[in-house]
Amino acid sequence: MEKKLLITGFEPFGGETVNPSWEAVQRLPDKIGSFQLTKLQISVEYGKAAEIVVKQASLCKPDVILCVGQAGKRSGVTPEAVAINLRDTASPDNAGLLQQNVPVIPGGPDAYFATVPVRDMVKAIQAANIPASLSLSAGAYVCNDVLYTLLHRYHDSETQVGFIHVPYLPQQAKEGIPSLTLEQITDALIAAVEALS
Ligand code: PCA
Repeated sequence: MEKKLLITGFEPFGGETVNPSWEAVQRLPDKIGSFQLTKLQISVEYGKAAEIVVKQASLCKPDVILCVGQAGKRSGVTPEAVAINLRDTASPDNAGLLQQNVPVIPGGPDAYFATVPVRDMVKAIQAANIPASLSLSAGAYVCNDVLYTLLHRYHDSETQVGFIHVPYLPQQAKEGIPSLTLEQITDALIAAVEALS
């Protein structure tokens, strides 16, 4: 049976001119395993990023929503296990909003676990010979904001929600900072999606 996947990548942020998440997502085939893909670029803005995803999801009614973001300085591809109800970073978002010690959703639960099979995704990426590990923190910036908001929105529905952080591309990584090629990141996402089928 054919299923629908809504997969997102972010616009650049933090002075970068590319974001490997969107570079890879836009290169994915339109079909992976049993999934038909809808690809969407989202802004690095608290609240708004998740809103864009929810709006698109209400149109395409996906079985799974998988968001992808950049985690510079990580050396492997990291499916996220959990999202927390916290916005707390030293840098403002792309709209200039600085958030410190603020909940994503006032009164919401402290945390939600991702509802995609994160451990299977890690194994599938590793089996494709790409470094991967399970992450237990998506941070407290816009990526966590999106994951938390979507898990809150869809927690009692059939829609599964997940998030994958990916490292810098080689052109972004300063000396001594790890990176993966665009091909490796794209292949890792394909392997992760195959693990959802
Ligand atoms: N990474 C940031 C936000 C956008 C992105 O690609 C994060 O990890 O929160």
